[in-house]
Amino acid sequence: MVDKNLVTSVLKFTEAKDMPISTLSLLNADGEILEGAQEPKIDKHTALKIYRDMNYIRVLDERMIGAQRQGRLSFYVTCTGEEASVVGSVAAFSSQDMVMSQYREHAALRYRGFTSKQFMNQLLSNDLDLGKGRQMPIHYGSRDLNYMTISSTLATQIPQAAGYAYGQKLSGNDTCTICYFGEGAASEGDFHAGLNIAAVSKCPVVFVVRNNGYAISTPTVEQFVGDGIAPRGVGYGIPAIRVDGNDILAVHAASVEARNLAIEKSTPVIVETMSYRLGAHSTSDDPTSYRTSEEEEMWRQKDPIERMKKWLLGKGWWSDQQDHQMKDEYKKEILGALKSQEKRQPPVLDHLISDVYQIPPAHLREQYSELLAHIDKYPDHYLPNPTKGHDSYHKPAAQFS
Ligand SMILES: Cc1ncc(C[n+]2csc(CCOP(=O)(O)OP(=O)(O)O)c2C)c(N)n1
Ligand SMILES: [Mg+2]
Repeated sequence: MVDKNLVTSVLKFTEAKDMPISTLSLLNADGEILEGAQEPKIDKHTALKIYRDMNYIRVLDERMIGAQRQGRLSFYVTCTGEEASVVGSVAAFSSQDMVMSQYREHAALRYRGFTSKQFMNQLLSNDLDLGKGRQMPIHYGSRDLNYMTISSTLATQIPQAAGYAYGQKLSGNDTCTICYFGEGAASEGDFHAGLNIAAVSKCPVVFVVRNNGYAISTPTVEQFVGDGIAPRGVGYGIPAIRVDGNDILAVHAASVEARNLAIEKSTPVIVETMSYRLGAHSTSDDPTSYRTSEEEEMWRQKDPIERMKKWLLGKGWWSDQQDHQMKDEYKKEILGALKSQEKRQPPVLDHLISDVYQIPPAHLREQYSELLAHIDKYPDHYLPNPTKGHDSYHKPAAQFS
């Protein structure tokens, strides 16, 4: 709201440096609470679950990059380096709150209970994929876990999250939405439209902006001149906080307060997590062409998982032996799931055009017929159903024919 009484006779432009935003930081690199800081309240059970899920995702990412290199997956995106930004934030929310994510936040889905087999079903587009094989790998979604299906068109989830949160407010059931995106997505028009409508309509939505230094190959210095993303929230009248995204305690404490604010004051909130995308943008990217190994190494030293481990060891809540055992278990579980789920069949072909309309319209049926003709022409390129023969695999369901 503009304060019309704030009048001055001094002609002076306001600059970003006049309104600095500080970064909340609680843990030092050795996993100790910073001098003068207070350790936030977090129970042992939650802390260990957060730590385990951060590790699970690190192992999953390493194994899936390997699987993609072996030609077993077509595409993959990692969360490496940003695990604390994602797990630390989602852990502050209720399982009834909706998660709307970009594509690098599968750690939040794991925190909600997604299993190794479910990850594989989606990545491999098999018959058990909840998305019925219609999306590229990593476009997860789960109705049961309140995780909205991902759309890789940047920033579309931002106005959608505002709308979803508005519905939650109307329902009066004290739930909210957590909406993730990268600093690059904040250059989209949808970011501005979404934030403003959320502010004006007082929607209980927490926007978690992962500021990880890059939008593919474009560093933040070439993306914007302003002081990151948090001040943009303030510009829209939204309370904003910036945190060290590699500091699990800072991310979690800020997210707990952000959720309280969102629900109690019915307001959007912004949490900007400062971190670094340690891996490539995706398996289609090669970061050595646009950044130095020294820069990567500098951030590797700030690994959020290592920092949390040191804190847990210091509290006596964890041991090195448990750490080794956990990593081995995750490796076995993930590779086992990959092996078993890649043996499954692809989804039934006519799922491509079912579900959206009760009766698929003419243009979809026409495209479907063209697809069948194409498969008939090149049968060697398509998997037959081993139990029923090639013909049965792509046969259209009766209602479409
Ligand atoms: C509307 C739109 N424009 C461009 C792209 C291509 N694209 C995919 S990811 C990406 C970079 C996004 O960067 P950021 O939001 O910072 O997320 P990060 O990958 O760093 O996690 C771009 C430009 C897209 N998916 N959608
Ligand atoms: Mg980014």
